[in-house]
Amino acid sequence: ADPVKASIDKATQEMIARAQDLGIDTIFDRAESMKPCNIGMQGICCKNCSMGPCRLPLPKGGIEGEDTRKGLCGATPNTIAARNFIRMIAGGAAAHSDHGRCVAEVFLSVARKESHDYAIKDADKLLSIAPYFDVATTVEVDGEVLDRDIDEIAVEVAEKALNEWGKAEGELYYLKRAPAPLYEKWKKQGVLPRNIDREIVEIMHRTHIGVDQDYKNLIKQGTRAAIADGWGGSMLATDLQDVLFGTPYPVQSEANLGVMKDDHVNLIVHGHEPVLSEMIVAAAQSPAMVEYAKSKGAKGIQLGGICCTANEILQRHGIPTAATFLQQELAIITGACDAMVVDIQCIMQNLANVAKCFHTKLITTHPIAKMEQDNVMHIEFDEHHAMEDAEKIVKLAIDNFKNRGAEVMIPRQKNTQIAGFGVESIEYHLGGSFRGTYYTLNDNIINGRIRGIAGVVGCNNARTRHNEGHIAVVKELIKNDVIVLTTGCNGIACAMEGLLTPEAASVYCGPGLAEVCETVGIPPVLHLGSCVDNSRILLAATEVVKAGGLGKDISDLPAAGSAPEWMSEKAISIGHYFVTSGVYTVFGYMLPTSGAPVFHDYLSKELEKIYGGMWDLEVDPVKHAQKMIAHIDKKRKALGI
Ligand code: BF8
Repeated sequence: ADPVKASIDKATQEMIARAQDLGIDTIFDRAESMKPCNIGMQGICCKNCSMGPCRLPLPKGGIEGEDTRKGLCGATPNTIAARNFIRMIAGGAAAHSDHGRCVAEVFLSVARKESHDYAIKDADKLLSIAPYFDVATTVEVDGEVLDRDIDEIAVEVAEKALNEWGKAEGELYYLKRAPAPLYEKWKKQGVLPRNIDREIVEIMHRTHIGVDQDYKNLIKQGTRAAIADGWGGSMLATDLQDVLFGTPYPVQSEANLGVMKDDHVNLIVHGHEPVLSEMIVAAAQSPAMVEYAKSKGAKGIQLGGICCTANEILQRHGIPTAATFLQQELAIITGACDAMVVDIQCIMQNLANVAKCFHTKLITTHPIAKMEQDNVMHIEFDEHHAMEDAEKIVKLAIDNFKNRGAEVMIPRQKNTQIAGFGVESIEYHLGGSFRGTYYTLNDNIINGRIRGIAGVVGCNNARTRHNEGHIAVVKELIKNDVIVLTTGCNGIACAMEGLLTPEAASVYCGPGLAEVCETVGIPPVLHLGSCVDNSRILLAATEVVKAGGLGKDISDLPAAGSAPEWMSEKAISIGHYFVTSGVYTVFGYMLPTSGAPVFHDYLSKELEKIYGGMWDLEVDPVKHAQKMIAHIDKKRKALGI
């Protein structure tokens, strides 16, 4: 691959070239030598039974007259594309929600005092979520109202939260956190999720051969599962992580491969669940471990994060971000990565092959995510002896420092970032002392200094130039006075580009947004965390609705969503819960629906009539941002502002 064509980022370009010099192939090279299946990309390959795969490509020049394409069983392109699409939702919702379940289990074991290495760090957050689970925070004793014991509250919240995955009756507790009109829309449509697991299982059932054959009914189930992700599994993951590990507040840090250090032990944490990384951070920062590292000839221990684990430990501890999804192999190719510890999601199997060329210890930790290559170690992480496991891993990294070869090359590039935003800190910065939460934000939207709000999120994709879409979309938005909330790999890309600094306001923003950012002292792009933290965007949007003056529902807001370089199933689930929560959502690269134009139109035009939000696709990043701005303007006009 041509390094400059593969990425806009200098550090990435240097490291791709370095890999090529060393004869190591990376995802950037494989993306050139392997091309995707054109029919699969269009969403119209059905492999749900052994009579297929049935492939129904769109004829060249499109379809004239009646669309007679069908699979062996008679499945139409709409049925096939809808089945595939909601199976992606199932995959994404399962990944987020299973992560959430793991956090809920740890939380329950902490609340029951069965795990001693974790504690409840944010009791206020616990008290703030307890009422949603109908858990009382006070008791009446002899006519006097007293605070309830926090441990009792924790156990009750933990049990009820964990029950959300499999309860037999009712609906998810958090649905009522949505604006009332949105909840009513869901109710009217019959898409209120019953429990998280059930909605995912039902997708697998409905998409089995010979079950649901109506794309409208199929997508309805996709909606249920996506809502169960955004307003369920993901939101529970975020909240319970905040309770256990602390709610993020703004912190300063750095981003890009240049955060790794020549003279330090470099320990990279990669994956998604902070249950593991929180302990690694604690272990690596302990004076005993730092001393141990020094005794082995290093100046200290440099932690760095990749993917959403990076975002989790950045938000709560200011640990620098080493890399986006697409740079993970490159972190090892520096030759300075003494250990890379991974848990779940977005971990490339080729890491093991790359690690073979260096001294790097690659360590898997999760029982559901192992690798077949024999140079990979597995140290199973268990919350009951979490610190012991973490210390073992940190020690391994330190002991491996001396084994570094001569072939170290760490790119110099890194940028400063201010991250750690959330619903609470946005309220702190953009709330108003008299008229309540989020008033300053709303006021500035109404007076036009801020044109609107965008959520720009999601992955990198080796089929597009690394970070180009992310950065172009975000720059176009802030240039036009649209404030950006970011998560996931978009957050990392923006950090690497220097967009997460207050100084970016005067360089890149339109005059209105620049003025607000300079007055309040915030960056124009606010980093809200990992991909499960997209739930923070839903709740921030809900707070904006509550603060008044901008309509009654999320769909009334001058707001839009975007995932310029998406690739994972999680992105489809996120996109769909944004759309069905009322947000106009644009994806870059492609949507796996183009081979079924009727279904594709349904996702864009018909869903807007039902939920107020709709899907769209735009490959060109500037047009992509302009479409979002046009939607924002449409909403402003409807509001009369
Ligand atoms: O959950 S943005 S590449 S890291 S899937 Fe993966 Fe995509 Fe990055 Fe986090 Ni989200």
